[in-house]
Amino acid sequence: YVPDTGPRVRVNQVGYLPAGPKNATVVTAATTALPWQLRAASGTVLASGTTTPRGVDPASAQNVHSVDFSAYRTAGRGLTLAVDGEISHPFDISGTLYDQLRSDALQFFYIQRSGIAIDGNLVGAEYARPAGHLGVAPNQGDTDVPCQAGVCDYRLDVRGGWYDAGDHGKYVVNGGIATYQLLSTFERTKNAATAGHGAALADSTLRVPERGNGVPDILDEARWELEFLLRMQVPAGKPLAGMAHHKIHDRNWTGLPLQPEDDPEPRELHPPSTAATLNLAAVAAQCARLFAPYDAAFAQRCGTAAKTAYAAAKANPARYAPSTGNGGGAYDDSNVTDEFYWAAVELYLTTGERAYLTDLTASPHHTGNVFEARGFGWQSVAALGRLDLATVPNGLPATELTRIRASVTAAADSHLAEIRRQAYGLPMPGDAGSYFWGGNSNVINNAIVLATAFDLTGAAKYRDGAVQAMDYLLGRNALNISYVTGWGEHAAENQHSRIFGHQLDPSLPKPPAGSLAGGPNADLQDPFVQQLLAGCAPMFCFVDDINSYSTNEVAINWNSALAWIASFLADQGDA
Ligand code: 9MR
Repeated sequence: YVPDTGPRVRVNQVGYLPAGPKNATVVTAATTALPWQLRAASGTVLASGTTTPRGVDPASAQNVHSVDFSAYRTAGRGLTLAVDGEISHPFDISGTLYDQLRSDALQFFYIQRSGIAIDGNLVGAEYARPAGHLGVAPNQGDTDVPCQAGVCDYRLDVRGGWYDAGDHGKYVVNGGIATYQLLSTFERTKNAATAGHGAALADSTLRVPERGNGVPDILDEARWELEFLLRMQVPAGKPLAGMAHHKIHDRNWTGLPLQPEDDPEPRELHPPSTAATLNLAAVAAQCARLFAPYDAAFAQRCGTAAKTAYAAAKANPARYAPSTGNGGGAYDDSNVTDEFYWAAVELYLTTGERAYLTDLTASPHHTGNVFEARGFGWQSVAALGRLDLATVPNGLPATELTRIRASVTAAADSHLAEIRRQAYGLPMPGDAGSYFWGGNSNVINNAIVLATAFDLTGAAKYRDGAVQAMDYLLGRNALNISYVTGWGEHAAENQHSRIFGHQLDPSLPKPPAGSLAGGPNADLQDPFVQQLLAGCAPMFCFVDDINSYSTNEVAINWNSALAWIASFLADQGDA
């Protein structure tokens, strides 16, 4: 199978910020420098120079050159880069490039909502659908869900929340990091100099039913999931009270496409887990501090849930979800030291209480390296705590804060070093180990570390690193593809989803603009790519086909990363 990868000149197909870095990659047999031309839509040559030969890129197995046209800083539309007889996809140079991506990436969450009808007047008629999983036949409903056999003797109303991904499952662990990233996108506007006091994330900035209620829409969206997460907590008086059930999903896997309201499978609660409980504790603590100005009662409810969850996790520190099962993902994790650290940090930031400070200080993650070369994710969350300690005002001694902030800039420096090594400019090591399930979100999470270093220091090199990570995701890659639906000349649009089943049934919609695909996965973990892509070079281990859930799914924790970085970049504008 040889994919059509279009012109051999690879650019960010969306474009470049006027004052930002402007890099491209050329696939060529040439081993010596080649001339390049930046051209206006009319064909006029705007700038020119020569390429830098980079040799064979290990992740793509291609001989490549890089082009740096950062010196050109004038806004324009429909520009192209011409090298070696090839002309790139067109792109813009604009300070408003990422404004719409911020809202598109956030808008994804409303369309993923469970337990509410999706209003076509808000998001387009093709995305309108009845409420899913409210107990209306054929749904068995999330309003009165029993446990799996032998797990508990009660039923819970766990309606609401977001569908995790292309499936109809709802998982507290992954809901945790996704909610954290939305809340963090908002919280950044309180603390970062370039964030403009959050005007772009204020009320009535998204197309959600709650717009106009006086609360920033991004908080309304996060609350839809927070309310679900709170419902997953084991009620007082029951065994393991205060813990959170790990997940709720169908008893058996369903096929594609399948609209939520048509899902006939029994829904089941899975046992409480320590990881889920600590995810609940962490984001409920964030909720308590961020909702306080808008809804004191809700903030208090979150605060209480955070504390009871944290205490329950300490009393049950090693209840691990199994790695096997049917009907849904596992989200298993048998090392929860990082979840303990993250939850203690969030509770400390919210309450200032000494007990949480004692716990976070005693954690090995407080002094250890929490920033891995290949990024953080749902299973490794210590970085979430560290980033918040570095940015959210708190009472740590100045020397401690200095050390913590230095750990963020040190991690950002190592990501910058990696970007320089990579001919495609991504902030990940160049071997196959960087190409795994959902790896595009890890690329962004490294960009978030870079962006946070910029927020802390104002040093442009960190902002520029975050931009380069987006260049990779928006087209500067071996497949010449943008991994974000609707963004770029040639973008993924057939992501694995039961809802967005257009590829299988043309009467169904494609994923909405702003949906991030999981990305190349050298482990080839679904039958479709096992048959199609055997032997692929790592950066080629992706196919834009709905059948490939291990390379091309959508997921809330991937889009939450996209929303964070898009919001950051939109704030940079002409800077
Ligand atoms: O994103 C998850 C990835 O890190 C795991 O390797 C993979 C296999 O366990 O599962 C991914 O999460 C999926 C979840 O299990 C079920 N819903 C869809 C998620 C995205 O593919």
